[in-house]
Amino acid sequence: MNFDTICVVGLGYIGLPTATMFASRRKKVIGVDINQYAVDTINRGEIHIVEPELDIAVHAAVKEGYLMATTQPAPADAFLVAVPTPFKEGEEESETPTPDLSYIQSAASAIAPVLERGNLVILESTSPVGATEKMAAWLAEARPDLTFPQQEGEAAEIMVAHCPERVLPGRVMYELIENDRIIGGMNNKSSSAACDLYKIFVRGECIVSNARTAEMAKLTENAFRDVNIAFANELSMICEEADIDVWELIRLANRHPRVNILQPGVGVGGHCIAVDPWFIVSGYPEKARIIKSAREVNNRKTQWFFDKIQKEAEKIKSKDRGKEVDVCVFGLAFKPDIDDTRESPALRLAEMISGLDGVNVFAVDPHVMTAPKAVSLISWEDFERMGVDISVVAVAHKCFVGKAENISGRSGLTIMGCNI
Ligand code: SAJ
Repeated sequence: MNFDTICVVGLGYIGLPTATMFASRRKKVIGVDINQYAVDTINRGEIHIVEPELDIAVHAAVKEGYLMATTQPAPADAFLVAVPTPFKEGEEESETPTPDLSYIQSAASAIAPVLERGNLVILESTSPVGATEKMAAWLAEARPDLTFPQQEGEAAEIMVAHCPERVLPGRVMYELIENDRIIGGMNNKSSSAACDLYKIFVRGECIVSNARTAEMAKLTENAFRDVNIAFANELSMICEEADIDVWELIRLANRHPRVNILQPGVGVGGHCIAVDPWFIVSGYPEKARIIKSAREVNNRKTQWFFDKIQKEAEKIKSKDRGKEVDVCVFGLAFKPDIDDTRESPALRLAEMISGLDGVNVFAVDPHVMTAPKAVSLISWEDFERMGVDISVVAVAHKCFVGKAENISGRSGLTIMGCNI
């Protein structure tokens, strides 16, 4: 199938790079976002998010006239929905948060009026099982004059598929092209059209499945990682009690040819791994025991680590009454070598420490330019000059690796949240 015009709904961390990829292959791309600021920024050839190499690509795509942003969908050959699927409002802290599909529903309402016979609609957003069928049902409800796969099977006039994104923040422009892609059509025609669409820029393999399996595959990948990180985090808490160096332990165990333990840290952050497993748990609460427990362990790890710091700060204060305790957190990003602090456990930790009485919090993170008011960002040189009572190593940025001794040399006490 040929695609001349592609409409991408949602110009965030996935939608904008994807839209830009199509535009860079000389396809006419209409990028849609409800955020007027994002639309205006993109139309100036600039970006409103941080991702290496994206700025240059967007600038070129807009300048050459292949990418245009707007707030309303327009007729196209294919529609890609890449909108957020957060938790339902107010459920973020609940025991089993459930996914909010209202952004997908709004996208479907916006696309429906401009849908034409022969169009392909792809849901890229990370979604609970059954979301693609729901999207197709919303479209069908709005356009009773058209036929959809749930009604007419292979004979349907509109094609619908789920093709989850699987790219790693910080490597999006590379992984979009090189990663394999799961193609989950609601019928064979949809899968085959979606393969043709992605092959415009994807060099990885396009592997055909169905919509429900594709939805579950994406959730499974992130739940697998979450469970494995939880194993490492649980080990780290056991090792503390058993007086064993967890990093040495993991190094040793990983010498076994069939063991590959991940790294414990100060918690799990970002907008994927800490969220997606809940989409499985909320759908199958009785069955998803390990997945739920892993989420709880990873969430608990930040609090456990904070309790440790609080105890040490109290000890210093009780020894030297009236003394203000200086704490320096190394790393604020949600993982090494990126500047993204969304859902960052390191940032959360720094904020929690700053809430302690008589404690001043500093942070060294050359990737991060802004911090909450209560956390003073300082340079490595500032830290070396001033020294602190407690250093907390929260993120294993490459620039910290091999510097553990320099950090402890200028600190009363060093608490390692990760291995550097
Ligand atoms: N982390 C650890 N220990 C480890 C590895 C990671 O504590 O050994 C922590 C990180 O510090 C971070 C969190 O886990 O706080 C998540 O980081 P990550 O690198 O595992 O994943 P993300 O969130 O950047 O991207 C993931 C990727 N999924 C998998 O690797 C299975 C990516 O491919 C997905 O596209 C992305 O989620 C997404 O959009 O869903």
